[in-house]
Amino acid sequence: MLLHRLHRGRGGFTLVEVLLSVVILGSLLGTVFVVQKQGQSAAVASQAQLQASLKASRLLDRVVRELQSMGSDAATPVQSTSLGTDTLDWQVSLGVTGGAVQWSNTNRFALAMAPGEADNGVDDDGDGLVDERALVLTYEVGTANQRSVTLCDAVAELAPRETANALDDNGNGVADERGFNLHRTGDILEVRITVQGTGPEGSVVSASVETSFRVRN
Ligand SMILES: [Ca+2]
Ligand SMILES: [Ca+2]
Ligand SMILES: [Ca+2]
Repeated sequence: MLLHRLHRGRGGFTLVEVLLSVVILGSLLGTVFVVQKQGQSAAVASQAQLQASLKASRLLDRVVRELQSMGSDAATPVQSTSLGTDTLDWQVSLGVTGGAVQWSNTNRFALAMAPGEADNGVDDDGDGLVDERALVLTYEVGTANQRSVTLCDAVAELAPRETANALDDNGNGVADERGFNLHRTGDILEVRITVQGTGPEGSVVSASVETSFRVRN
């Protein structure tokens, strides 16, 4: 006992104390690691959400800009059913000559499968999104000047909380709407867009935007 007390008195530690310290230190380091990891995941998720929101907003702006001067009767389909549409042909009025409206060539919005993606419930192109669509804008359809541009290749297959069953599952007045949907009632055209992105550990984030405006011509 005397030897033991002398040993402790010189600043030594018992084996039990050393082991206890190692366990406590390990536990603390583990907690710090978990908190740090959660913080990193939250930051990545937040960044992915922001990117998807920016993409969706920019896409909505572009679609509205293109369609704002669309001829009211120079669009196919002229009126949408309760399903809306993800494909639209439209013309723009170029002015009136001899009492007749002169129309531009036909332009087209069409929702296609994203390049490398097939409609099969699988992520064929390995970008983390399943069955994602591409919104393609084609100018002067059927002419020698026809040209297409893909405005976004991460459009969701369906709007959030919507399933393909001919019902309006998410209660927004349109049935089975895809990640790009145009729905027209009279001269009011509603535009809905949902864009996806990948978050931490393979998660998928999505951002939805919508607006409506009166068709002018
Ligand atoms: Ca994919
Ligand atoms: Ca709906
Ligand atoms: Ca549905």
